This record gives sequence, C-alpha cells and structure tokens, in this order.
Amino acid sequence: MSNEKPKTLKQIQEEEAQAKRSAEWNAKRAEEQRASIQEEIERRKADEAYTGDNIQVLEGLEAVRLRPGMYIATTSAAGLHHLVWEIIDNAIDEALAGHCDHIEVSLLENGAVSVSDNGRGIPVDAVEKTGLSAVETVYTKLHAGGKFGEGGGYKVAGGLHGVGAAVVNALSEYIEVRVYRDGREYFTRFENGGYIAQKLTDVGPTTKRGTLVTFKPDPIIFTETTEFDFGVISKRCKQMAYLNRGLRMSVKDKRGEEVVEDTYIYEGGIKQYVEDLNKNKNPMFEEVIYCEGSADVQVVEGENSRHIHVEAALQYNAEFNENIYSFTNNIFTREGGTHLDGFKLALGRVVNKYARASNYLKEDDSNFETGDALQGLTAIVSVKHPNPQYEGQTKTKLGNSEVRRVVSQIVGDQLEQFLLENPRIGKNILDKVNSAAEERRAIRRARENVRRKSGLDITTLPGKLADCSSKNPAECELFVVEGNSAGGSAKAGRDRRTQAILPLRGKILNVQKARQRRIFENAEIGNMISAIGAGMDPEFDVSKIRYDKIVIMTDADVDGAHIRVLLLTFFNRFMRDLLAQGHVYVAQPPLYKLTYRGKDYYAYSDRQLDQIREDLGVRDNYPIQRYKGLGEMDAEQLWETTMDPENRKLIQITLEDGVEADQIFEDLMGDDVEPRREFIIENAKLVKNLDI
Ligand code: 0RA
Repeated sequence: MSNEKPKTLKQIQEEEAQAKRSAEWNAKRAEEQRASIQEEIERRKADEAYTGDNIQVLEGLEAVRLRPGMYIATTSAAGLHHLVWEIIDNAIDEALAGHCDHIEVSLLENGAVSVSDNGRGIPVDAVEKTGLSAVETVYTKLHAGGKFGEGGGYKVAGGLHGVGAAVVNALSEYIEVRVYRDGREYFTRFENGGYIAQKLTDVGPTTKRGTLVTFKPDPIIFTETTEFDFGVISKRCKQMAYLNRGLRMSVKDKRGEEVVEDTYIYEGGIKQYVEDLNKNKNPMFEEVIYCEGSADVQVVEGENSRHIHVEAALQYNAEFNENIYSFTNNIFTREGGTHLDGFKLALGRVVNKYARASNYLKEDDSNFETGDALQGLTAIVSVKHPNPQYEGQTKTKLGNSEVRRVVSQIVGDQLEQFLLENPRIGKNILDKVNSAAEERRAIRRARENVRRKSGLDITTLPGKLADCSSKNPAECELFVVEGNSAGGSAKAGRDRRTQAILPLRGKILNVQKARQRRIFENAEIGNMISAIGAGMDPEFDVSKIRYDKIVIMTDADVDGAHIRVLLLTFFNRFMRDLLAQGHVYVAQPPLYKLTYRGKDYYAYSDRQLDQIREDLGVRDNYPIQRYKGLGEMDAEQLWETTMDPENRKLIQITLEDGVEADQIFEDLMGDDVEPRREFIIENAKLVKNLDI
C-alpha cells in the first residue's frame, strides 16, 4: 500500500493540489447555489403577483436565504433543528408570560413539523408600519417580535435562538399559521421562503385558543438533510418541561405506521431536574435545596429597570464530580457566565460562613475553597432575563454583570437559611466539603511526588504511541484503538504522515467512579494525557493539543460500546474542551462485506446492506462477511474502510447537550446496575439484529 512507504515530494504536492482543487470546487458550488437563489428571487419579483407590499416585506427575508449561515450558523442537521427551537421558543415565551400551559410538537409525514400552544394566539390586528396583520408581520419582518404591540410584549423574549420566526419562514418551503383568538380562527400561508400564498383570512368561529404553526424546511437550503430527529426534539422538550414547571410538552412522531408520543410535565421543575440527574448517583440527603427569587435592577440610568428571575436547585451525591448546568431564558449556557459565577460565589461564601458559625472550622483552620464545595454537587441554575448578552467562543456564556450580584444574593440568603433550619443536612454537607478539601491537599502532594520521583514531564511521549511525522496539529489525527491486534493493523494501514495510533489494552479506568488520585496512577490514562499533550482539567489547555482529531476506534460490539463510553467519560471529566470544541470523533468500521464479481462492497448499517443487495440484485441469502471486531480486518481493509479520510465516516462527538452526555455516562457508570444492564441488553439486541 502506498502509504506504507514515506510519501514522495511529488505525491505530497499532488495531494495539496488536489485539496486546493476541491476547496475551489466547493466555493464555486456555494457561489452557484447563491446565484440560483438570487435568480429565483429575481424571477419572483418580476412576477406580477408580487408587487408593492410584498416586495418590501420580502427584502429582509432574501438576505436570510442568501446567507443562512449568518442567522442559523449552519445548514446541517443542527441548523435544521434550530428552526424548530425557534418556533418552540416563541410558544414558550407565551407560557412564560403565563398564558399557556401546553405545547405540542408533531413531526408530520410530509417532512413538516408543527408546533401548537394553547395561549392567547398571535395578534391579528393591523400593523400600520407594514400594512400587514401582526401575525404576518411577525413572520416576514426580521426581529419583529416584541417591537410592536407596546406593553403587551413578552417579558422575556429573544434568547440565543432569538433570530425570530421570520428567519424560519425565509428558510422554509412553506409555513402555515393558524391563530385561534377571541373566538375566531385565522389562517395564513407563506411559500418558497416567505412569499405570501394566502393572506390572513378569518376562517370562522372557534372555541379554541392558541397558535398552530406548521412549516417544512426548504431542501434548497438544507442540502445535507431535511429529516428531523425525534430523539433530539424529544430530549429538548423534556428539558423545556423541567425548566418551566407545570408546562406540559408533548412530542409526536407521525411519520411511521404508528404514532410515537412522549409527554413531559414536571410540577417540581428544576428541583425535580436535579433529583432525576442525581437519581443514580447516591444522593446524600433526600431534599433538593431550592432557591427562587427575583429583582428589578436598573442597569443604565434613565432606562427601565430589568426584571431578573432566578432559580437554583442543588443536591450533593456521594461522588466527586461537579455537575452544574446553567440556563438563561431556557437556553443551556454551556460556557456558564455571570449567573453561574454568582451561584458559585454564594456557595463558597455561605459554606465557609456556616462552617465558622457552627464551629466546624476552628479559628486556625483555613477556609474551604469554592472548588471543595463543588465536588459531588448536582445543580441547576436558571435565570430569566429580558436582555441577555452572550459572550464566549460559542456565544453560550452569559455576560450581564448585574446578574452575578442578583444570583449571589438570592442563592446566598436562601441557602444560608436552609442550612440554619436543617443542621443535620448542614453537617452532612460540611463533611462532604471537608473530605473534598482533604482530597485536594492529597492530590497536590501526589502530583508533586509523581513529578519529583520520575522526573517525568508531560512532554515525554508514551512508548505505545506510534506517532505521526507531521508536527502540525491542524492536520494530525490520533486514533485511540481498542486492543493490541487492531492497533497493529491500524499502525500498518495508516497514513504515517498525519495519523498516530495509540492502542489501549483492556478497559480503561472507570473515571466516573474512581477517585482522582487513582486516575493519575492509571497507565492507559497517563498515556492518553501525554499523547494529547494538553494536560487535564482543571489545567487542560485545548490550544496545546497535538492532534486536531481524536478518533476513538473500537469494535462494533457491547465491549466496544463500553470502552467508547469510558473514553468519552474521561474526556467529559478531564478534557471537556476537547468535546466542547468538537475534536472528538468515533470511527465507524463497516459491519459487513459483500463480495460480488470480484469486487468488495462494505456496509455500515443494515439499511445500507439491504441497499447494496438491492443495487446488485443479489438475494438475501447471498453470502456476506460480518465483521465482529476490528482485528478481523487486515491493515489495508482497515485503512480503506475506516481510516482513509476519503472514504471513512467519522461521527463527531460534541457536547451538544452536556446534561444529556453526562446522564448517559451516569447510567452506564454509576453505582446503579439496572441502567447498565439495559444498555447492554439494548446493544446486545443491536448486535443480534445485525446477525440476520
Ligand atoms: C399576544 C401578544 C403578543 C404575543 C402573543 C399574544 C403570542 C405570540 C405567540 C407566538 C407563539 N405563540 C404565541 N402566542 C401568543 C405580543 C406580541 C409582541 O411581541 O408584541
């Protein structure tokens, strides 16, 4: 195989030229697509049916169609779902304003999605400025929400997703809005990115109230996929139900033979969220501590004061990890921010104050560090803010400085009150914090010892690592491979210039359960830390990573799945930025090989196998090879099917939902046996199904 030998200069140049050609080709394609949309817009404008008002209205929407990335960041699956979040957010705003308690999301057979609520119904009265009804204005004017209907607007509107319903319209094949308001039903329909196909009409009397929005994303825009993921939407609805207590969220998948439905309603809100997150983690006491309050803060002189609502729920468990999730206006703020800072400030302050007051800490004892009070803590911090400002790399960090004080005050006062009223729990918590402080001191000593004894510093690479020759991290990939035999094939088959191989022997340590001290002593984990070269949390520095892609390559069986989860647990715990910034991937080895007329065909799923059989016109009983492990493939096959950037399919693992990922880890790794058993049965089923 050519990549066994070092590449010649000519080969490298040829590859670079090839890469340049394909980049140019992609750019050209994008430009062509843009031109065709522009053309389509021009054509419509010329159409006599669209004159006057319509053209004016549409000008904003054209901008969205021409540059969708500026409004929804991506037109991949994530962007597609973004449209749904936008429409759901609008309904949730109506719930936050106290006018609706049920939202229903349905995935329809034709690929559209509908969102209904039982609120007041979007206003239908005329808006002078646009010459349209309010509802039409909302759907055709960028950032229209809240700008008109002074006084009646939502208290909390526009968050991270706050791009507005008009953006959804601009990117949809069609969108229909039915409004049930003041005893009448109204209907309007837009097509092809916002063209009014049916002006708002009064359909007749109704006893219903609320809004029903149905839209179908435009495949011209969403070229990658237009298929909604029920699981993703259901999870989000569940989260919304937790964050808005008493709100009933239903999700229905009507695309298959049978309707699949999930309904979520939590009277306990985030209190119940914490309880459920902690369920399998040995909570240290029964109650979840809950704080709630609000404050009106005047930030700028002469400006109206801002009403800030704060909720926090917390409970300790017997483990050592920090699980705090913060939200602003129902949106997960992955990078935290001032609300989270305020919460931690309050916790550190109150724990020390209480420890002193109860004489737990004596005069000569030093204070606990805030970090000591975070170990084994599960918490949700949720604020509602009328004008959130986001910062950070992914704009998921709340920046409003007034929030820090408000949260710190509300949580501080109520937490202190709780501890004073519940001294038994107070003592429990102090014992926990104290053991974390002791552990912290022990770790510091252990780290010092390791450094001194071995003279080892993190720049020494492990012996098992077959490194790549390139020293440019941007083009380098580290394959973490299950087992030595697969590791051998991977070493032989790889592209030596950019691909490094680290074989892992056996199972790595279950980091969710292990105490930190043991983690440092584990050889496999030590190898991985040195290979990646950027340290580990809290000092992990993602800018120092030696490989842009860390690819987990395991067998397609239960053990493989288990090792994968162990690795992800490790990254989640100790290299979170690696996940957050999308550097972690899972390789997808093929499940089957079908040889037909001397040619090999690989299938990565059952569906694909069926497709190949159909395409080739072979029968179901035509012999196939089923791959049980990576070890069954020789170096060349492994390269061709799983490692070659041209052919392989990598799955990017992101912390799209940190809460979710953690729950999976917890289900698999926690002390509770049952979820783990279920996982294994599920996966065993999968393996069995694949056997057919
Ligand atoms: C009355 C006033 C306003 C909004 C709504 C009702 C309303 C909006 C939505 C969106 C989805 N479902 C809804 N149900 C009711 C205020 C309009 C403004 O922002 O000025």
